[in-house]
Amino acid sequence: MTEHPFRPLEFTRFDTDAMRARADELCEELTTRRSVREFSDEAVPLEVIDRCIEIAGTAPSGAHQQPWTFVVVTDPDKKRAIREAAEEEERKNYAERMSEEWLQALAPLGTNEDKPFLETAPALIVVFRQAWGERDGLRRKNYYTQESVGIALGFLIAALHHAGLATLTHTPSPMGFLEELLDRPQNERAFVLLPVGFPAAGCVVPDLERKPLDEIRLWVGPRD
Ligand code: IYR
Repeated sequence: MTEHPFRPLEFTRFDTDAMRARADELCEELTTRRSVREFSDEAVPLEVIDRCIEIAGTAPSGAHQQPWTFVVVTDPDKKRAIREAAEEEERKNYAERMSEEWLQALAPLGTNEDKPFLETAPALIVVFRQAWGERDGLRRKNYYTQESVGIALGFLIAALHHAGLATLTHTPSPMGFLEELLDRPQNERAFVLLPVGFPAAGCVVPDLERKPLDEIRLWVGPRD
């Protein structure tokens, strides 16, 4: 017996046609995902959110430390407090802290310092990164936490979309207020805030295009 046992991998093989079909289907599905900034206040099934967080928790992580905490906020008072604190920071960002170049880059998205969705959306998922953890009663560094939590976030966004929920990858800046308002321990840093719900009736999104495959993929080596 070793101290760190291994076990046989369970891995599902598909034939090539099935592989193509599965990849096509997921591509089509994820292509329809859009960041939503206008939410309905309609309630969402919270068990679906839980399931999506479970999916996020299947992400790979540095040294398998799983350095993430997902805080789901449905309490109206807490949502209001988060909105107020976020808008206070964003007012300063838009008025003074963001460069002209940055504001211009954001212009096509139509963002501004007003964040009504933080109150309207029925749930907010605040994702925290655990910069360090406690193991054997000692403070231990966690490795590659940005990468790990980023990957988990990608899983979460895809899972929410797959389940039929709309979301926005929102990064109010700075985000320290989320650590305070949600009473997080010292090792946790707010990473991103996702309002989750259904799009408001008549919701519009920017008319953006994604880069085609040929612009984002280079091939090194034979392709046959
Ligand atoms: N955090 C601000 C500004 C902002 C910055 C980027 I980069 C975006 O892609 C979108 C917004 C805000 O939330 O408005």
